[in-house]
Amino acid sequence: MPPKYPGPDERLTLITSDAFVLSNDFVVTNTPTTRTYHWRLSWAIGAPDGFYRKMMVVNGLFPGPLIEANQGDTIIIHVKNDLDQGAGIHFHGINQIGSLWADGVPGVTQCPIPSGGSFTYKFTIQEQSGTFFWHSHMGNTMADGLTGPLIVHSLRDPYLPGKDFDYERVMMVSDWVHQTSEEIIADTFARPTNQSISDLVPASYLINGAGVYNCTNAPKNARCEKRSPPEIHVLPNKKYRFRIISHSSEAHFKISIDNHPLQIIQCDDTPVVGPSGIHRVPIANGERYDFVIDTSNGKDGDAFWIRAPFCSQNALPGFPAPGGLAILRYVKEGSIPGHQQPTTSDWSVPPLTEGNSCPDLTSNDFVPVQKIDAPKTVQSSWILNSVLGSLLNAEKVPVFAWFLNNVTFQDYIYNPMLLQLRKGLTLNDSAVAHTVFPQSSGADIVINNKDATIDHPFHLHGKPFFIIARGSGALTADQYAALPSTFFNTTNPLRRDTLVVTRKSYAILRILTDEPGVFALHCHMGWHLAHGKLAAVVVQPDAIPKLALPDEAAHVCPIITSYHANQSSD
Ligand SMILES: [Cu+2]
Repeated sequence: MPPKYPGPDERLTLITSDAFVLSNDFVVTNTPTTRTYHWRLSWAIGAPDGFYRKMMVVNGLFPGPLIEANQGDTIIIHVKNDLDQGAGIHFHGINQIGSLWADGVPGVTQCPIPSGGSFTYKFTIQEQSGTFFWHSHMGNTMADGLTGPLIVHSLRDPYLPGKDFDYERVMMVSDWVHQTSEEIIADTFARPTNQSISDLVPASYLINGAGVYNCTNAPKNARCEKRSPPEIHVLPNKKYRFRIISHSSEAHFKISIDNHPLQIIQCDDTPVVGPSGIHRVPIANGERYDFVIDTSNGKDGDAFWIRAPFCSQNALPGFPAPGGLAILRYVKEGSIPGHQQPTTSDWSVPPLTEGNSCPDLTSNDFVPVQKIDAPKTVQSSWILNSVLGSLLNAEKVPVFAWFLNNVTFQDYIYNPMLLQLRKGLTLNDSAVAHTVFPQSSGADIVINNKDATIDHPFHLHGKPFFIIARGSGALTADQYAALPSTFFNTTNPLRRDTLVVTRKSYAILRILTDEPGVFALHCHMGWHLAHGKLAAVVVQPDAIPKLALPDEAAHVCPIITSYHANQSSD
């Protein structure tokens, strides 16, 4: 399908966002409140990197509106879907305890909000604080622009303003493409496995929704303007907490700021103590890192490169170098920011990890501040084998597909798993790789990434997991069962909700199955997810029919006689 670029006469929507400077006027308190938002999803024309394309936006903004709250607050989001297709909004990393219906995953917890329809998400942020984000969970429409930050403060955060830092900034990083996600997904499904999937090669990279595209590469019929790198302005001689969020679809990044060592204080939503003087932090799709920098390395007017090179070992050929760039500019109160580009040099020290691969930092690097041991024993376990393979498309041509335990997820788009399980049904083995953890206990998920050349960031919905072991190769059920208990690191291991499982390696995630529900476990590389890399963890199925389900959530599914084309037969 040839891409449809906007013509010069099409109406432009102003795309701007001030979501990234967190105000010190925000009151961090233990007193819960209710915060209500009204969001309108629509198509717009935007040029985040100078290249004009069709985008999906919330209230005309890209990235979308900031949700900023305190632990204990109740969030109400009235969504009006003015797109020409269904939608669902997921609040990445939020537990949704007592409100699983609001997890926002079409096919898993809800039917899509229909075009022209409305839906209200309502949830209370329980026992959590930290850096999160929200994004569309329909296909990979996140890559069309439906994403924004979600920041939760708490007086129980060990790192507090005034004590550990003076100001806070949000920094979202991503790759960026010029076709719509629908065009790319359709094209890659149509592309035989003997051809490269060049559509997935990004055109540019965005930092806080802005980037630089080389317009000389633009097709003749496209509209393109040269842009300058995005800027983050800071006062000299202060401490800044940066909250880094990756909403990337394909590229993994390694973030650094020239002349500014990073003190990492949080991985996803887990506050940590770590080594000081870190030069680069790897961040994969769906992950978050918080770090503190000290702005006493220069004076008013000085500028430094913020670098976000992609991890070449996970990149397809043709990824544009050098990756994302932004400018950290020191601007004294009352002075006018300059425009000169930095002349600073990249760190000469070797990267945090050798080569240009980007394995995650783990418990060896960072220790959670709040000590929580993983369960010492488990009642259940599940082996999840992850590998790239191929399927026959409608024309009987083999096309790439992602397999989890030999299953490519067939989207239950109008028959979400939560509603199936509420009726006491079981999930179809051939439609979705899944496991059932029947009672409240400890449980292990062993993820074997059997791909030889691709690292995958796996994200578990619901509660964070404990990372209790990682290693090279893969584990069979028998090999796992034979491991002695001393093999597992259960003493205050790192907890997070997204973890890169590198090529030809495994990770063992230990969870506590004390909340009933159905939780998506999927690769957070948007193109992989859109092509079936999603599994489900069913916890305490007997209790699922008793989970809360407001009328509106129960009735968002249309009364239909024939399901979506991808729908399985049950
Ligand atoms: Cu993946």
